[in-house]
Amino acid sequence: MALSIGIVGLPNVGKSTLFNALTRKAVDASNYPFATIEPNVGVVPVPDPRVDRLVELVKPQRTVPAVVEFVDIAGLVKGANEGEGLGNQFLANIRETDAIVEVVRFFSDENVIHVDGKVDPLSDVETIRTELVLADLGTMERSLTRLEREVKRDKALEPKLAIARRVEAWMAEGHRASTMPMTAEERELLRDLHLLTMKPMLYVANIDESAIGTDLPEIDGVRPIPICAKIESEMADLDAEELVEYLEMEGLEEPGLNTLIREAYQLLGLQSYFTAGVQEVRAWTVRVGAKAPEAAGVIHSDFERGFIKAETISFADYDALETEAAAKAAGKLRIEGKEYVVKDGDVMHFRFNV
Ligand SMILES: Nc1nc2c(ncn2[C@@H]2O[C@H](COP(=O)(O)OP(=O)(O)OP(=O)(O)O)[C@@H](O)[C@H]2O)c(=O)[nH]1
Ligand SMILES: [Mg+2]
Repeated sequence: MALSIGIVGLPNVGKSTLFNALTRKAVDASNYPFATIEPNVGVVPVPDPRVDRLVELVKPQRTVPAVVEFVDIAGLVKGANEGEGLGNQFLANIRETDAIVEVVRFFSDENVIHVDGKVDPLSDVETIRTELVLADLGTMERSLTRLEREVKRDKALEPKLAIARRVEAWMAEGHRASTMPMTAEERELLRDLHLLTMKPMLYVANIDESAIGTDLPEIDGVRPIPICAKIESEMADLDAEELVEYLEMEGLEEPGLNTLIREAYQLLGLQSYFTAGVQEVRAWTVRVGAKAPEAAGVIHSDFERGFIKAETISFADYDALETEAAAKAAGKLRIEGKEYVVKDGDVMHFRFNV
């Protein structure tokens, strides 16, 4: 299943500009049976030079990158939870995403109207937080009614009801659900309520071209990812050679979109491992800390169920030795078992039996 990210923010802050820049690199969606693509949903490859290197070495018939799904929704405004603007009805579209990216307007352009009349990033963040919390309180009210009814028949639901009540009180004070102190088990109990403010969040500061390289104020104690959506959308149309030139001219190391996707991976505790065969070189997404059978299960549940062993070469060794045979001869092809903790960049071949 692809990692999915919902994009939120006030109207006119550059969400769709960013989304369009991201999805202009969209992969052929037909490769991904899970992706029912609607106009506001885009599946984007995770930029990874290691995949390019493996392709160079293995020359496979096809290449499948890891992907992230982005969902663009209409801007939220103050009072969205009471039906103001269009935003609220679209929140349902991002209830089941894994994370939320909030685009915050830092750019000053008098031709682009700001809904509150002035560019004020911190106040905008406050507005969005309030709206997301209020939307969650609405969800919570319905969930509590249901839980209170169900708990009468099923006492096992008591802990869930208790934590739900606690988080409701917490949100009623204006806090995001995720900031409430709770145990991992309690967190798990809340999972199927799909609270928006429970999701990990990243902030993108949509900055002026002239602000590239300047310091930005922290938001919620973290530094926002600076992106100039306007420039990103220009970069999205360039070929590889033009892109190198353009980045140099702008004094950028890589497109901001790459940084965004990478940081989302990190935030969510995800990493990539690879399979490399002549038919296909492919990147797979797995939790940091996952053991070999869980990684195998990302490919197919049979691989996990019938897991025997994983022939593993680290990317660095593959890169240096250039072929699986050479890696094997050098003793760099390891046979790993059920307890092996997969590392970022492992090139793996699973043996299984079902
Ligand atoms: N100057 C400047 N203008 C931008 C930038 N990013 C977006 N814009 C402009 O801002 C306007 C709104 O951009 P959108 O991407 O449509 O904004 P949005 O957040 O999707 O807005 P809603 O869908 O209405 O919520 C457009 O005219 C964009 O061209 C930027 O980085 N700099
Ligand atoms: Mg938009």
